[in-house]
Amino acid sequence: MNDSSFQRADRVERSSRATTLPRHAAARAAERGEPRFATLVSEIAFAAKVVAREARQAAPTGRLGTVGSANASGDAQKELDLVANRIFLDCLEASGLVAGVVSEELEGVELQRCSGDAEYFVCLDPIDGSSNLEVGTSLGSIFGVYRRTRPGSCEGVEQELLNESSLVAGGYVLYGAATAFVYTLGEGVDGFVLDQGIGEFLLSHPDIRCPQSGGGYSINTGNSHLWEPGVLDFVRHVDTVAPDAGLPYTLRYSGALMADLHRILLEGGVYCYPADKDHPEGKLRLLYEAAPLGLLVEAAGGRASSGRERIPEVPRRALHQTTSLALGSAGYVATYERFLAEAAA
Ligand code: FDP
Repeated sequence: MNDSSFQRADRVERSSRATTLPRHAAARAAERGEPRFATLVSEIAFAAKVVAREARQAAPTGRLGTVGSANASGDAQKELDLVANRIFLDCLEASGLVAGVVSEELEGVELQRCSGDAEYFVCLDPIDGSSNLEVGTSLGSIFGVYRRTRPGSCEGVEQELLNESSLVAGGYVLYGAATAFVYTLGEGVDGFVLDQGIGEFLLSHPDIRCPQSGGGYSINTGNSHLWEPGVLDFVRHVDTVAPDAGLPYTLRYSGALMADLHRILLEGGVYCYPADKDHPEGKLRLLYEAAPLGLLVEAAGGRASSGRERIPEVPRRALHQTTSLALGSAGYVATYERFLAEAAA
């Protein structure tokens, strides 16, 4: 065998024996006693591939700008927000497993198979970081899967979702230099990268553990004059205490939560979006941003907090409810909580 045919054989073997996302999801779902979950993951992954293609084509086809409407939180909707929302809804419907969907781009719960045996609600942010759209930098998608308590009923689904359902899985897609897919079923976090040549997500980061030291911090310091008390003291502390004290040593803020959090999961650090004068309850949405990412970060050994309580303990009150948020290495998040508590004392 010459060099190039050897390399080809090696590449083929690595691809055909690789752990694909469908293979991984089937094994994980069986282990966790949620066998049908594998179908749902495969549909979400398929939606991600289509969104990745649309995001790549958005600039050349001029699909970047606002369309004149606003979502439930009052943000101006862009064409790709709506396209991505449609793609996810179609794929979730195709799974046959989803009773209803909450999306950043929809006002209420979009009912799918609520009268059948569909066992899940899915809450999603189809395009996270949409201010990056016009400049062609990183974007994300976030999803949380909640288990129903009253399958077969289309009555009172909003209350069922808010008061009764439990979050069983969370994940995200990062559309960056590569398209990455990271998910958890509550135990263990695994990351995949899309191989464009074969159109499949391949396992690249098995069993991600969020490092407990080093890394960086991500926060929009342009809002520092608006932050709730304690946050500025935390940032000064991080900026002035030597890195060998085990604190994050550098600032990285991309404008897309998924890009910042992906780095933190792999390298350590903390992402914070505190409450501020413009967002007294915080900016990030509980059901489809903070909660699923919190599940994932804690499954990777990190911590997810509002600054006062763990994210899983924040009571759910409304579909588009927001929360202040700190996510990342457990010790850094605990230090952040301490600064907020001291400021409140
Ligand atoms: P965006 O509103 O652009 O979708 O999800 C909210 C989010 O982006 C995060 O991805 C990002 O980290 C943050 O908001 C950016 O907000 P600021 O511009 O206020 O910093």
